[in-house]
Amino acid sequence: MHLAHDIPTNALGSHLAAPPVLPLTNMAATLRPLLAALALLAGPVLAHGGLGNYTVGDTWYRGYDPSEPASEQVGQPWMVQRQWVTIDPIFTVDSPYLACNTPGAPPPANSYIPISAGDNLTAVYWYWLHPVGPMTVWLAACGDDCTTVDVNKLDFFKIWEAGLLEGPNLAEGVWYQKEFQRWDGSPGLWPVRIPRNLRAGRYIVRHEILSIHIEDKPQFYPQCAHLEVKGEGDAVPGEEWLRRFPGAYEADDPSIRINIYAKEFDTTTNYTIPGGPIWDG
Ligand SMILES: [Cu+2]
Repeated sequence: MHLAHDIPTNALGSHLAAPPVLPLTNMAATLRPLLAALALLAGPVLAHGGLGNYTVGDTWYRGYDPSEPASEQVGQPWMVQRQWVTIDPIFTVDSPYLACNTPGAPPPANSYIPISAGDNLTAVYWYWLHPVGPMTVWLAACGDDCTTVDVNKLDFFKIWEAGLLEGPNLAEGVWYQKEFQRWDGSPGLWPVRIPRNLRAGRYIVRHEILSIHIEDKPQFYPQCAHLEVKGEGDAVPGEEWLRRFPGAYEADDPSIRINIYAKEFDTTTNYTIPGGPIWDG
């Protein structure tokens, strides 16, 4: 049961709590009864923290749901997402689960989301609750079969990112992470275009939310699915774009280990998203 995790209740301990000094806390407080009511009505399917489905055009592809029994999901032919058994974040940049969450086990062999280069893949999140930090999307070529790869040895390249959208500063500004979520019961939608000249093939797509609302305690929420990309293009990124997980991030990166509430950031409106440059084909 993850209800205690869903709803921001206090500032200490829980990785999801917001500091008490923020306007956010008031918002969370007023939403709390609503969220609790929704959670009671619909059960743990509403648990915070996840990329539950993917869409391409009008077609939905179901992902893993850690609040449902694994036995009903693992090995199912419709499953396109790598398994994540907990909504809890990953706290360290050197975790092997930074690549594709815990345990990141692959879906069955033929479960790929078909998509054309240049088309949008939309990640569908249920009840995202954290407001602060960057969001990135990565691809990695698998070769013939994404189910047999070691995700820690794949070369990922970043195709999309968004961070702070507007000021007045890091703590009170509007981040994409806050803007994309919904408080009315509908899912948060995160559409990203697959680079139009990308070489056709099988890829792992990796969505990552990094939440930095707790001082010096970053929370990584990565999730991976399998893509079958069609297209006429033949572009692939060069070495300078390739990163591995773990490996892409440094623990002391000032964008990762950060206290956004520090005085020094009072008027800061620029934030460098970690992980290097975007490759767009
Ligand atoms: Cu959380």
